[in-house]
Amino acid sequence: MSKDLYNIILTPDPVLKTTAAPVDKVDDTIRKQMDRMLATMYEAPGIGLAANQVGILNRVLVMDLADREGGEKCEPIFMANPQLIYESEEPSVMLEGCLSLPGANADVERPAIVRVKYLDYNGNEAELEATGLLSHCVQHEMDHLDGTLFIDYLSSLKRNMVLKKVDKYKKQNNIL
Ligand code: GNR
Ligand code: NI
Repeated sequence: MSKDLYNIILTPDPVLKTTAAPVDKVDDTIRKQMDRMLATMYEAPGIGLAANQVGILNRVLVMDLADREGGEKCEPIFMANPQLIYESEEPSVMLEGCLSLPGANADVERPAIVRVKYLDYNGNEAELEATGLLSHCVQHEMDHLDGTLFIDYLSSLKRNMVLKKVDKYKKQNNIL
């Protein structure tokens, strides 16, 4: 039996441009959503997924940067109501992609190091300090919760190039 997965919503759906609302608490309904988002992310595959991308406008995200080549190692991170509590002056540039913009990627500049406060899977307050890819990923996912996509940081020339590639990808894969 296959897991029940969400459909990943692609640009230009307005849900990706909408700010998501905080959750009251992490209850079984939210945990079910987190589990299903994680399964959807693994299937994609991707290293992060925000609720907007599956059509839910609450502030929930999941990530896993562990090597999944063997399917054994997994290190999921679940966050509800994440808040940025520190960002470094020092920037970092990294190539980013997005499951909602398939077939394209671009260099994005962000603070190199961030600290995030959030509610974990059990509803407990937790903190994460992130550098490198994890830092880019958590900032990318938190942006989704505010209706922001990585293309919003690009020049209009580069943004249009990315959107053209996404269009081409959609046509080649018969996505309307
Ligand atoms: O799978 C993903 N890879 C990625 C690479 C660099 C920076 C951010 C990401 S997140 C992305 C999945 C996604 O679209 N999450 O919203
Ligand atoms: Ni994304």
